[in-house]
This record gives sequence, structure tokens and C-alpha cells, in this order.
Amino acid sequence: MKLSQALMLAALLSTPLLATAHQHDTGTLHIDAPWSREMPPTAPTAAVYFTVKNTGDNADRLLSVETPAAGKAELHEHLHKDGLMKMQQVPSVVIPAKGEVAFAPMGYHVMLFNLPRPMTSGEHFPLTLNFEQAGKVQLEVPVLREAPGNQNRTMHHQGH
Ligand SMILES: [Cu+2]
Repeated sequence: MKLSQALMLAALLSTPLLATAHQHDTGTLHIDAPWSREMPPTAPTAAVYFTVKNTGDNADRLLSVETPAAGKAELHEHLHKDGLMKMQQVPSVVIPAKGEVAFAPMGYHVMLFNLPRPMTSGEHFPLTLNFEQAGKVQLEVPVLREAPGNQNRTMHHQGH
């Protein structure tokens, strides 16, 4: 990343809107650092990442996701199969009591399909998470060129 891009990103991340959108709290669930990777204009899909931390004494489950930014949103996981990395839809993701689940590249992610138009870095879009116990949690997801906190590392091309 060029210095100018790094400065732009720093300015972007320090805007009040994104600062307030940084952490989402339902009492026992804390959703942190949502982001989506900018995709080539021809890509009809995108992935969303975030971390869910459960400070409660009971497990919760992420059942589904919704966004007006895509025709369809699914919960996905990556897995090694026959020496290949594949991804597949999962019906739900358990958030253990006193535990945390990272949605991150090469792991769990939210997959967006049928994007009406490509999303470019600097944009953001709403995403609603439906939890079994905590109910709906709305996030504002910024579109970034690479993982937050990853600006000083070489960019790796990893699936989506
Ligand atoms: Cu996927």
C-alpha cells in the first residue's frame, strides 16, 4: 500500500461514523471490526468478516444474515478437503459462552451473492446478524482493500 492510501485509510477509520460503528453491543454479545474486502468489478460476490465475542454464561447461535447490499447473504466456512481449500454454506455458527468466534479470511465468513454493483473501498453498507438468543444486531460494514491492521504486511491473495 502506498503512503497516500495508508493516510486515506487512516482518515477513513477515524471518521466519527465508523468510530461509533466500530463496536456493537447487545449486552452479552460484542461484534467488533466488521469489514468487507474490495473485489474486482467483475466479481459477483464478496465476503464479510467480523469478530463475535460472547461474555454471557450461555452459548448463542448466529442463524442468518441479511443485507440490502446483496441479493443473497449466506454463512460460509472454509475447510481443507482433498488437499484443496473449499468453502461451503453452514446452517448456523455457535458462539460459545465466554468465548469468541472470528469471521476471517480462510475461516467463517458471510458470503454475499448477486451484488447489484461492485462495492469499492471507502463505501460501507448495513448488515443485520440474526442471533438465536440476542436477536438482530445491525452492523455498518466498511469496504476495505485489505484486512484492518494488516496495512504493513504484504498482501496475500487468498480466495476471497
Ligand atoms: Cu464463501
